[in-house]
Amino acid sequence: MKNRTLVTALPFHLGQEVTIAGWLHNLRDMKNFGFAILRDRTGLAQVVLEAAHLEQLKGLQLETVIKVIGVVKEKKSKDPNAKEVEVQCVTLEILSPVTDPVPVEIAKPDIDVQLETLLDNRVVTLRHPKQRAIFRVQAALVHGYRAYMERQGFTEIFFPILAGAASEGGAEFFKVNYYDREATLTQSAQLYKQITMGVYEGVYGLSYSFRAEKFATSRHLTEFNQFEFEVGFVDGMGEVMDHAEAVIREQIATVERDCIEELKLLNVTLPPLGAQFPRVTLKEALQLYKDEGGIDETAEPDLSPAAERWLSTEWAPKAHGSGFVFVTSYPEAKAKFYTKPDHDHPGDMFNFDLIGFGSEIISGGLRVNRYDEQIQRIKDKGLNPADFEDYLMMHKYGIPPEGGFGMGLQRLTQNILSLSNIKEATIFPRDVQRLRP
Ligand code: AMO
Repeated sequence: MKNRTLVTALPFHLGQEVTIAGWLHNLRDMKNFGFAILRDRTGLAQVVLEAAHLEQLKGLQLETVIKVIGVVKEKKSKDPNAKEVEVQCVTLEILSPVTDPVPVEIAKPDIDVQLETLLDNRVVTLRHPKQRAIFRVQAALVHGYRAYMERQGFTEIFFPILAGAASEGGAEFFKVNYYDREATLTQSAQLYKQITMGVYEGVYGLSYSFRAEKFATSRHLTEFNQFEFEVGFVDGMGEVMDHAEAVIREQIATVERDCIEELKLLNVTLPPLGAQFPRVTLKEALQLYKDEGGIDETAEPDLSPAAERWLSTEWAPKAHGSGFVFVTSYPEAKAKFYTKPDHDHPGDMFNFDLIGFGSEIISGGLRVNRYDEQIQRIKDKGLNPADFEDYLMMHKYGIPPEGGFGMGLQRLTQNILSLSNIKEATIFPRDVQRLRP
């Protein structure tokens, strides 16, 4: 729209005539005059209406799309330091009339409904300033990730979603009828990122991952995005973890820089980073949970959700000033077929998780780069090397020592904003029950 002024720019136009456009967020009819709250993509503005404008709005509901030509005035406020502005309406135009009342009230500071109602009515509830803010923060996390990777000289790759074989093993994949064959929806870009890394040495991408999860939890989706990353010629796993830490720091710095208003609105304090994210082995983590957390899970082959929470929201902030903690050396049983075994410590693997302020947000490690060893690992996992012909071709014709990681976009958003359910951090979530909107 030509000559449109956005709401956040109104204070720079004091005394001038402007054109603003947006949604009728709220309306107070005082008979001879009224106050409309107009919402655009930058914020909310009060518009003072005359009786004739109120007449134009008769029979119309909130969310009607309007255009206002009016004069920017200083708003009278009880607080003399507030320095807010409002628009005195001269002309009101209805761009899109709404005649049905909105199903969920979104003109309040908070949407006061259950999560399922919020999601059933996503088309409308997404318009609430706090809902909008969540996905502005999410976009900033993506910008920070991309900026970091580009500075390293790594190459962005767009990975396929339809695939022949499951990349992460297990039964958690969706089958698709692909002409007269069976295909799967990718569980991750694992195999592809490794193959492209063999050319570009450092690759990244924001891919789609699908997991046929059996249960609905507050941390799992059936469709999510992964920040994929892979790098070659590494000296060891520490180098991969260094990248994971540096990229998270940049992502959070980007949110702090670009989302000041959003963070204020959501009233969140981002997790502390500390000087360095602590790095502990799984055994050490379980011992800490026993000795300092008082719960003995030392016989377990993994961290429970409660242990992850304790480690990243209690132990690491207290001991290291950080809400992030790397946990390394998960046992063979939990490792994927592509994970490199630590031959100096039989049974241990070169793998790690980054637990970020509540739960795991990253999984990564070093990969098997030798052909014979990879064939053996695939067999050891009970898989058939013939199903991995294309993948193994990269080992056969040489890949360097390498590693990488995958970071869940929605998990990261959930944890840094302290949202209780991952679906709040997912714009259009899909879970065991939900496939709409
Ligand atoms: P993994 O399966 O651990 O590793 O996934 C990596 C990250 O993706 C996120 N994630 C999920 N988010 C929402 N819903 C789910 N169901 C879900 N499952 C996983 C988590 C997790 O840390 N190929 C490896 C990564 C690698 O080694 O590079 C992989 O897919 O944040």
